Amino acid sequence: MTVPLSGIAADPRAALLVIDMQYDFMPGGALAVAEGDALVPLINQLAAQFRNVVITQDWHPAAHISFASSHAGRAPFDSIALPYGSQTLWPDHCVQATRGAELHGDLDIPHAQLILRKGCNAGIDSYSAFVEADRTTQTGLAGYLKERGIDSVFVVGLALDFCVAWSALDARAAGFNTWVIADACKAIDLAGSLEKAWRDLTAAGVVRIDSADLTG
Ligand code: VGL
Ligand code: ZN
Repeated sequence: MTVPLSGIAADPRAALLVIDMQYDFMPGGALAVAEGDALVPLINQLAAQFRNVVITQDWHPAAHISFASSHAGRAPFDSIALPYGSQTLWPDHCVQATRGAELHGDLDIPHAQLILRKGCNAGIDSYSAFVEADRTTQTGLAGYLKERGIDSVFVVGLALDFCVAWSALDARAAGFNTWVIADACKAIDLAGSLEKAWRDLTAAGVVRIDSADLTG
């Protein structure tokens, strides 16, 4: 099925969600995603087409529960069992108000209405922009979008197989029509996570497109 997408970006019911375009996820950063910085011009171009843009920032307190350094004897990329489920452990990253947590300086989206910070609870991770990893604590984003009459969400940014995928799955679960713009994302790809992400997204009804599909 072909969905007519030309013109949807300017529709007041559509929003672009720009996920975690922060220095710690860029080459040289604490949790670098290969070629993450190469997305900046494309995301700027896409954002210019959208009337509504929300930007997210991974925003952890020091000694966050998702940091390997918070668990004696554990290394980054290990998995541990937490009360809310399995948690991948990461290098310390996106600590509140540090350089690594800043948005990439070349991101040029002056009309973005909301910058949403997530992962702020010391004991709960949040890949998703909507619901934290305990699968209960809401960030408020679904309500924000719905109160503004938005019913369609396009997701771009970092990392495709973690924060982009979880955000898109939760957008869909909250009832939004949801697309992932594949060429405007890069993945970490840890132990098959990228393939699993696409499988889960497809099964949930999230539609994969490329940036050209918005203008074509
Ligand atoms: C992310 C791992 C840990 C992401 C955030 O933005 O995809 N991944 N924190
Ligand atoms: Zn994080």
